[in-house]
Parts: sequence; C-alpha cells; structure tokens
Amino acid sequence: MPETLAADLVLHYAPRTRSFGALWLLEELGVPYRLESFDLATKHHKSAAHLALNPMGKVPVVVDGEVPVSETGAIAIYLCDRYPAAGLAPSFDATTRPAYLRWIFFATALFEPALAEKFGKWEPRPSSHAWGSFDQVLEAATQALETEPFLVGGRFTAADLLCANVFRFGIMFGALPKEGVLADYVGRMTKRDAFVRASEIEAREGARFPMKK
Ligand SMILES: N[C@@H](CCC(=O)N[C@@H](CS)C(=O)NCC(=O)O)C(=O)O
Repeated sequence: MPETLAADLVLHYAPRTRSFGALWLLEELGVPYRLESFDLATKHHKSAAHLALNPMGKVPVVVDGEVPVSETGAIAIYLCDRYPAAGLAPSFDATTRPAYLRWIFFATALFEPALAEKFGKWEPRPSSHAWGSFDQVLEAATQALETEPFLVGGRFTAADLLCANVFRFGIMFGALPKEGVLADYVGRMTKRDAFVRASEIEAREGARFPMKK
C-alpha cells in the first residue's frame, strides 16, 4: 500500500529472491517506502553503488535516509523497533523479547542453512553444524507451533513473518511436507493482507523482469 516516490525508506529489491521477506515486512509496517527494483540478471547488485550499501552484493537492502541495513533478520529487528506502533516486536523490556529474538535468528541463522543441508544432501552433523541439523530445526519449529498459533506471546510478530517465509520456501521446494503443523501455520500467515499485497507487488515486478529461459 504505502509505496511512494518521496519516502525516506528505500527497499533495494529483486523479484523472486529473499527480498520478498523485507517487502512483506514493509507492507506489515504500513510505513511509506520506495521500491528500487531490479533484475538480478543485470548484476546491479555487484555494482559499486550497491556494494556501498551491502558489501556482500546481495538483496535485500533497506536504506533509511542515508543509512543502509542489510541481512533480512537485521532489517526486521531494526524496522520493527524503529516503528513500534505497528506492534510487530515485543518492547525492549517485555519478557517475550528474548524468545522473539531467538525466533528471528532461528529463521535466518538456523532454518536457512538447515534447508541447504537438506537440499544439498549434506551429511547431518548436529553437534558441529551451527544450525544443528535439518531434523532438529524441523522438530523445534513443529513443537513450538503444535499448540500455539504464533511463535511468541500469542500474537503475530516479525518472528512469525521470517519463520513462515522460510518454511514457505521449504514447502515450495519440497523439503517440508505440504500438510501438517508447519504447512497449516504457513497457510494462516500467508492469508494476511500484507502478505497478499506483497505478493501482488512481487507478481508485478516479476512481470517487469521475466525470468530468462
Ligand atoms: N543472508 C541474506 C541472504 C541474502 C541473499 O542471499 N540474497 C540473494 C537473493 S535470494 C542474492 O542477493 N543473491 C545474489 C548474489 O549473491 O549474487 C539475507 O537474509 O538477507
């Protein structure tokens, strides 16, 4: 909804990438932002201008005024604290804050690499790999959501957004079952208005930059 040309927040974004999480987040926050959209095929993300924003040469990057933030987890923590009225993060002194932070890191630092283990058919090494193993993260997520609708404090937070988004990829690419606790959770989260709006923007941008065959 609040895409505008005159915003202080700019999302550097490419369709069909992990930038979707940041796009969904901005739509949930309901603050004005501008989308700088480009096709990864152009390699703009390896240009000096983009490397100055994220030396990893990756998307997403959010620029707040003149300050760049990269890494989806950091973007989520930063923006939700910056715009507390949206209620997407427990306050600093809330007892649910540590669990919230844990699930943000779970999505990006544990579940993501665990998916790589699964897709790459790597030998599981639960005690030496930082994420444990794919089976461990799957069990932890399933256990947490078996009896609760949300991960933290009985309400939707950015932790749900990041986890649902990565579980969604897991389901899409066949690493997670299409039915069950996690699939039901993803189904509920992706019915949110902000997710639907972000998907419409993603479809529009995807059509501007179709995949080359
Ligand atoms: N850990 C980063 C991962 C970002 C990432 O890997 N982005 C991919 C797109 S899905 C990218 O920019 N790839 C282009 C490249 O590395 O050349 C995050 O969560 O923001």
